[in-house]
Amino acid sequence: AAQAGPADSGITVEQFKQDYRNKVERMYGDGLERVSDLDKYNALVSLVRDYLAEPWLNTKEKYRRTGAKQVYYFSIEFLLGRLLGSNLYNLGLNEVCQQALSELGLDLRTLRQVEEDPGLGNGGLGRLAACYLDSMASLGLPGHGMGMRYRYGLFEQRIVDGYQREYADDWLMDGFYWDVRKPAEAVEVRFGGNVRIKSNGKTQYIHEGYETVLAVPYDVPVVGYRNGMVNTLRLWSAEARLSEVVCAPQGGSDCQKAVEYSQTVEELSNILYPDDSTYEGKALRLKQQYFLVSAGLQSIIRNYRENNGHLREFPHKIAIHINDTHPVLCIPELLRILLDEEQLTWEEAWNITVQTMSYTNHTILPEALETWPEDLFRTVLPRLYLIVRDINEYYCRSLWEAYPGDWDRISRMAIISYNRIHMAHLAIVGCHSVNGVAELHTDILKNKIMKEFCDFSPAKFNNKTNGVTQRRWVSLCNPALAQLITDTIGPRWVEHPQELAQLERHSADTAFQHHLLKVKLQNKVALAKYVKEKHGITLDVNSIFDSQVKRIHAYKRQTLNVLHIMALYNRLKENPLLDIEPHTFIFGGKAAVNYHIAKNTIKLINSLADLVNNDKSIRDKIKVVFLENYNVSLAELIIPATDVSEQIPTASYEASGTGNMKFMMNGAVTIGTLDGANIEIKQAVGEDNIIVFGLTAEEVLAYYRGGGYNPWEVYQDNERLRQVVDQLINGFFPAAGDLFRGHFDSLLHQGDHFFVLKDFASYEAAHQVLDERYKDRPVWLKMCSANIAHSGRFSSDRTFAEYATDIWHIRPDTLPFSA
Ligand code: 26Q
Repeated sequence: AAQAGPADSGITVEQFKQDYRNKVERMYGDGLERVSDLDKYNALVSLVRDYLAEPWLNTKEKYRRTGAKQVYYFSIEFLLGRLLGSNLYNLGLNEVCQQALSELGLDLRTLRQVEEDPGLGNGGLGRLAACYLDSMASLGLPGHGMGMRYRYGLFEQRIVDGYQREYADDWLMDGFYWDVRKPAEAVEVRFGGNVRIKSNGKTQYIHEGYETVLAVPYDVPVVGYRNGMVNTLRLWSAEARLSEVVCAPQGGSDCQKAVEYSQTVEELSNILYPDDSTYEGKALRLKQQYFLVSAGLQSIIRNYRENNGHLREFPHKIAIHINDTHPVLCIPELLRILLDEEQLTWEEAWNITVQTMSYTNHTILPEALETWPEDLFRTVLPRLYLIVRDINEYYCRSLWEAYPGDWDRISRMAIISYNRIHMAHLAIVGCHSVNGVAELHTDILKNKIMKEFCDFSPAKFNNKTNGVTQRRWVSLCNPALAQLITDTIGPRWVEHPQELAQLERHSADTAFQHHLLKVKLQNKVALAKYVKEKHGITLDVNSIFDSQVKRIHAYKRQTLNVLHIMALYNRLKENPLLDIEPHTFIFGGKAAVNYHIAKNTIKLINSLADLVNNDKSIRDKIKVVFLENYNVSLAELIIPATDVSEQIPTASYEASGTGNMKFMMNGAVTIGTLDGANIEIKQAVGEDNIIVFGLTAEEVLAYYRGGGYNPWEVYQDNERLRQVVDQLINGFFPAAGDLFRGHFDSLLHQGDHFFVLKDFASYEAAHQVLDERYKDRPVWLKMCSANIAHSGRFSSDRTFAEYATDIWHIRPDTLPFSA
């Protein structure tokens, strides 16, 4: 049963109504009937914040009292999604609020939609961080987030004439009422200048001539599920204190200059991943990373000192986790503090640092492995540069001891080589734990990408298969399914998702299947309504909803999906009486601003949609829609309405995937390659309940070793494939001209690096199996149920319990999954 918490502290509907009315009146000096929806929403947030103030305070107090070890999850991205629904739900106030509002003539759903979706992340990595926050608080673990409060989140995508257009995501325009600004806890972060070495017995490093930026924290409460716990996500914002700037050398006494200066300072936390194709862009990104790290560590240490003794005990009280290499400067920064400010010896400081830090790798894509030019690094962070050099020297010495004379190996493994600083190497060396995010991905790290590091320190390497929070990704986004599950097996699954396995017993049950079908239909109707309103396209809710929603990337192979739809369309054109299940193919996703091929893929999908949706002769047997501006809120609408989940990357490229897990939990059937977590999904549901196709990672890697494969052979041998590939450039898309020549060339003339043609036949066959299964509705519904029933393993509660026990060594009173 739920523990005592605010949920059970007796807020009645009557009380809520009264509190809410009062809140509106106090905030706006006007009556509920006279204020706008935005005002109503803001008042509701403010009220919820009042309700969570006490548990927040109590949680902090409890941590201070017990001296429990605290985990800080550093991430340059947190893709939170809207918070009103999840906070009400976790506080146990959802029903009360809904009822109270309805009695006041208001609709909670409408007010929830007023909230801007805080998009402070790109995709998987940022959303994972947000799921982990929910799990940490819900498991009652003392774990907090450290991130950036970007003034503008990931761009807003609009589709104009089939093309992606990027608009600023002005998410703070109407205010963000969830966070609390803490100016008294601001810290200073230093950039540039130079380091003077002073030697009087002991060497001292004096950093001079630097520029100071003020880092101001904003704390966002992270509410645990009905357990009275509220952790903290601390987001940092860069500010200039103008009053000081005017007297500072940079500003002179010129007011204009001071304003300009404040703008350059504030640029630091302006946008997520500014364009880094220029030197200035790169420098800014490095500065952002240091800004987060330095501010975060200073505040952790300040807090540590208030409650603890000597920093020698630090690793017993604090664990710092770095989400990919972006916050890896935590390592040299903690060393700097321990050496320069605490006067510890190198050995002491190094041991404390390694014991404190742990690192997750999220990708093996070479272009995503960060390296910095040495001179850029030295200019922006002169003191840290010297420290990184010392780490490199210390480490290379130990390599020399293990591999005397093996210069080649040492230069491959060095942190600094050929005038670049390798951030992943720094992370591996400076952390006691390095993990991948799915079994296959960890295997590839251990045996390929990081093999030499793993040989040198095998004990560091481990796997933590990703997970997602079932509270947002089932309870909140699919309340009808949540209700059906609870009616069938009781409510415990929300906290113990492995109990979903009990559904297996009901999966062939006619009444259960009937309900499941009804729930899916209802969700499809809701999505169809949105698509109609937003895009003017009518969807057939009795068709198969087949979705591929994720960032647009060559390795994710949206193109494979497109070619298959083209082939299906061709077949229908040849034979209008062809008996196929009606399909709705749904796409969504953003392409990086400078990623031209990916942007063209969006145009390709939209061109196909125009063609197919307007062709009367195929009698609506297929529809294609590209949903604009895919984000967390849109995912919450698409995923519950989906029948078929497209997870089709080139094997070995998708480290894990997490969308695959969300679809599974909502009863969609996966069509996928044996990559990332798909492999573990297959193990969990059994091979009858997933449709697998394509090359395995082994096969893909073997082809690469042999210099690739010959796409021409595949093209020549498969007529249907040849037809669709040709259609990319032969006028099939009437207005396209040479627009898709790049796609054509990459498939045929540039070796088809991602094996699109190679996997085509097998993908088409897999789709046919899928359609067969769908025709037999009881068989299909049994598959859907099996997917829900076996999704418990992919809860971030399970993942997080594993991190807590294996990596951070924190032992909460109760961990699920008997860790
Ligand atoms: C690196 C250097 C320079 C500029 C940008 C970057 C950069 C930015 C974002 C590198 C990586 C990312 C994001 C990676 C990411 O989202 N990876 C995904 O992480 C998910 C959570 O573990 C996995 O499920 C996905 O498989 C993985 O692609």
